[in-house]
Amino acid sequence: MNLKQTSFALLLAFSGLTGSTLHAQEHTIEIHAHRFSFSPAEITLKRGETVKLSLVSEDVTHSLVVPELHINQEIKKGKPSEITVTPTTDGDFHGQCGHFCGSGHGGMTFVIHVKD
Ligand SMILES: [Cu+2]
Repeated sequence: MNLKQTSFALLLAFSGLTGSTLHAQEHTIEIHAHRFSFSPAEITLKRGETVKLSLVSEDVTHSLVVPELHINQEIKKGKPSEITVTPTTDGDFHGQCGHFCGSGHGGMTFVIHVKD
């Protein structure tokens, strides 16, 4: 390779690197769980797009369960949990806290809207 070809190859390698770095920086949504709700209590995701959910408990152990999206993640106080989701179907997917956390536990609901 002459100098020109070398710089071109380096440029290609660099673009490839930049591309993968961008890809690794998924969109992150932080969701707080506390007695007795999630905040936010609903989010909207784009079909086919991978997002990271960062789950934070503000008081006791909770969990986020969204059966249709195969989400079942415990959320411990002081220890944020991260999960990634790539929804493939449009719709409204209902979830809830799956770890008994007190009198209002049954009302700790969550909705994930998925659209194109
Ligand atoms: Cu709970």
